[in-house]
Amino acid sequence: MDRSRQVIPLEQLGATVARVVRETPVVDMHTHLYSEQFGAIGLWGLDELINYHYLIAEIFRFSPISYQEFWSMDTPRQAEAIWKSLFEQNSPLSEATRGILTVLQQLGLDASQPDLQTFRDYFRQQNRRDYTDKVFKLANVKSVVMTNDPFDPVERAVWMKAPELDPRFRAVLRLDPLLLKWGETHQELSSWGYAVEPGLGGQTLAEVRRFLEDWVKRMRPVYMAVSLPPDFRFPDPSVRSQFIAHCVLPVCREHGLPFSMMIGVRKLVNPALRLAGDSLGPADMSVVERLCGEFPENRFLVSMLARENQHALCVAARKFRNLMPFGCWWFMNNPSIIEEITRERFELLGTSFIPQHSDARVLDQLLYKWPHSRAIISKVLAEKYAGLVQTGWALTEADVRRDVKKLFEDNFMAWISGAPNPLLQSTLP
Ligand code: FIX
Ligand code: ZN
Repeated sequence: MDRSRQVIPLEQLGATVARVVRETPVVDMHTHLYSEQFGAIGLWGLDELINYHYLIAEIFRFSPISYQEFWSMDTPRQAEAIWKSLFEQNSPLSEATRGILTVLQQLGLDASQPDLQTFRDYFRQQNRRDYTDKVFKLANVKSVVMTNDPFDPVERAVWMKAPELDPRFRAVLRLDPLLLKWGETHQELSSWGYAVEPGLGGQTLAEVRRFLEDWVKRMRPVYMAVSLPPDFRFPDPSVRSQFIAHCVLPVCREHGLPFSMMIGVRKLVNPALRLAGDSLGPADMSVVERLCGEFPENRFLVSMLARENQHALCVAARKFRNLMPFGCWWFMNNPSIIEEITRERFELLGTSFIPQHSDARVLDQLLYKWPHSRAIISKVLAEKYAGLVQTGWALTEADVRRDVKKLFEDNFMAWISGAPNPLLQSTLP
């Protein structure tokens, strides 16, 4: 009898679930990675790894170095300063520092003899294409979704040349400048030939829709996305509300694109930390419920940045089938909180959610973000299956493979499929 059809004994559950979770390729549905066609803005390698903004926030807790002195150094010197403070003078106990060591271990480098030069020599011997293949294979990542900003001049220049992208890197149309900084970006749209006005006069709404249409054609994104502050409200008198209701959501509907809202970020509470200077705040989940209810033909991907919002996000998803919770975002992406969030998601949503995304900014981070998350997802899933088996339920490995593939790929792929109701679609024969 095919092993996958055999009922899993309780005592083998943990090992079986861990193996299936390890073996199931993942579609990483939110990252800041770029395919090699984007050149230097696609970060990889040891010095970029150590300069991850999570570690920059941490060095200032251990080192007396001034912000000005740190930012005056080049990337290798910054990496050496971080390495000295967080790895040589202190135990790398944080999730971000431990992650660096997991990456080295996954690559077969000896963390028991930590030497930056030795490690740098290894990375110097890599070329980006082969190394990308190696990282995807080791991390068991099938594809990644980028974060693409048409207002970024470097990125825009690449898109305007209609690049042929590595198919493992899918695009997302990121809308933060349009929705959060209209006071500045309306001038850029005008300079690009869109007849927009600082307010909403004239043809502004139609022209913003045309801008979105143009970039959907150019990027072929799998969804549109924005990050939003804790005090995000809808509707409200802002231009943002008008653009969401009359531009973003209609164009998403026409092209079968989900709209991703990552809610709860308070930008630059400490500007001296630059990218590391953002913080969080609890948001009002009723805003998400109102959008899902008022726009039932739109599909929403939502991730919340505050721990206080995680349970309410699950409840909102129980109320609205067009809401897909995803990931343990940013300050949530730590073992203790991933475990808590994943457990309540299974308890409230079964497998109808997307448990994780890496948010990787440096390619090599896939080698720690996914192993760290897979270990926790395995632990919680095995616990939930144990509760099932103890009722007498006959669970097979085929069941586990089906469920884990939903979590790691099928829920997302169904959501971006453009099908009228993807979850219904996925249950059709
Ligand atoms: O808005 C976002 O996509 C955030 O994930 C980033 O801005 C943030 O810096 C990050 O990388 C968190 O992990
Ligand atoms: Zn992100």
